[in-house]
Amino acid sequence: MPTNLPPQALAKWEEYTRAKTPEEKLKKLEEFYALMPKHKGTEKMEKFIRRRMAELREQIEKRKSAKRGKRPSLMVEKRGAAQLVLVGFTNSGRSTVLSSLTNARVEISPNPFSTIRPVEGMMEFRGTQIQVVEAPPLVPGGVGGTTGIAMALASNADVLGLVVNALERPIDQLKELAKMLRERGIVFGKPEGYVRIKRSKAAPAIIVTNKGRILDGTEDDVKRILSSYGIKRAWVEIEGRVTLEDVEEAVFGEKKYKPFLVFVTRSDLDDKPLGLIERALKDKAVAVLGVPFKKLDKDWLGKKILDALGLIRVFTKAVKEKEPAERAVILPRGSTTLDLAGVIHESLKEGFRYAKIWSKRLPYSPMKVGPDFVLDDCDIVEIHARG
Ligand SMILES: Nc1nc2c(ncn2[C@@H]2O[C@H](COP(=O)(O)OP(=O)(O)O)[C@@H](O)[C@H]2O)c(=O)[nH]1
Ligand SMILES: [Mg+2]
Repeated sequence: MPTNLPPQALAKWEEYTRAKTPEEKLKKLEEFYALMPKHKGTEKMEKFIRRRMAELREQIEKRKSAKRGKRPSLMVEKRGAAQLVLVGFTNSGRSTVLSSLTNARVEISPNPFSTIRPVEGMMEFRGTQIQVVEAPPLVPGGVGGTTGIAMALASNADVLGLVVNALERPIDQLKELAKMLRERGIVFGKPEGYVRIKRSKAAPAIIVTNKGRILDGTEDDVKRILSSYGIKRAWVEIEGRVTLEDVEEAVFGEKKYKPFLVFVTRSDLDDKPLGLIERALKDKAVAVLGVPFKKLDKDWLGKKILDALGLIRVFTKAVKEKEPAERAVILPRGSTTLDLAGVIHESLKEGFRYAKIWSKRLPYSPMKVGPDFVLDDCDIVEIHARG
């Protein structure tokens, strides 16, 4: 263990690593947590343990409510091209943002905690929709209740929308949001690197595949950290730039990186914070937006979100039709005409002969292309197939 632990605590840790059910794991972890020393040097570990305990509690809660036949009311089934979850403290203006982006009927109210259940709406833009979900409020320092629900929603989201109030130290709100999310393994922004730990009896030992760089240590340090947590057999994958802290965090579950937007509400009353936040986060956030929106260009925002997720819209056109479909097919960036054919129908893929593409990026349209042609956002595609 990286921090010197008393033998009773170490024994509990051993029991934890052997525990099978979430209930058993939680019990052992709680006992371990009670026994571990708490000081500056153990802060990180404390944080990991709390996160793991919260995850286990959530897992147990979910299983219980499933058994009772109760639909887990916390999750919102995904619809549209992507799901954007709005998180923030109470009264931050989440409902206001939701109602400006979508036509959802929402209750906007100065009463704190007016939104307990998640509320959803659809943001329409060219060819597709993005689902916008208002999470119930986060409570600073909170764990369960509405905070737990909001965290579960954030964890499942494709994109996070951080909603902060310009009148109430918005930068501190952002820092607190980042801290709370990170404790749950959710990091907003792009990762500099990845650590993946797959524990497996099939692994002969701790095998590290390093395709990146460990900034403050060596592969031996990685092995040492893992074995100090009782891990003997595992595949470890490192990509990009990582630290030993990332390795230690990965022992407690993979981190989830989410693209994010920032909504600074009450910018009509004070627009200084918006400028500050824009400058601080312009390379990290998908967008930083002042609320109320001066002029909201949903096509621009929708495209930015799709870009951040590596998604493109493709408009198909039937050979006999004059106009392409109004609804786009959503594909991962890098998809080819043949991939598109497969998404539409297996027979189109099997009988694929060629496709015609209309796009401003091409020297002329339509252009006749083969199966390996890489599509781009807003291409119009007509597929010609045999049979
Ligand atoms: N002037 C102004 N008031 C706002 C803004 N955003 C929210 N409010 C007000 O703040 C209160 C709480 O907003 P609401 O959207 O319900 O917050 P929620 O609890 O995060 O959903 C309401 O009275 C809103 O009218 C804004 O950008 N400007
Ligand atoms: Mg609300």
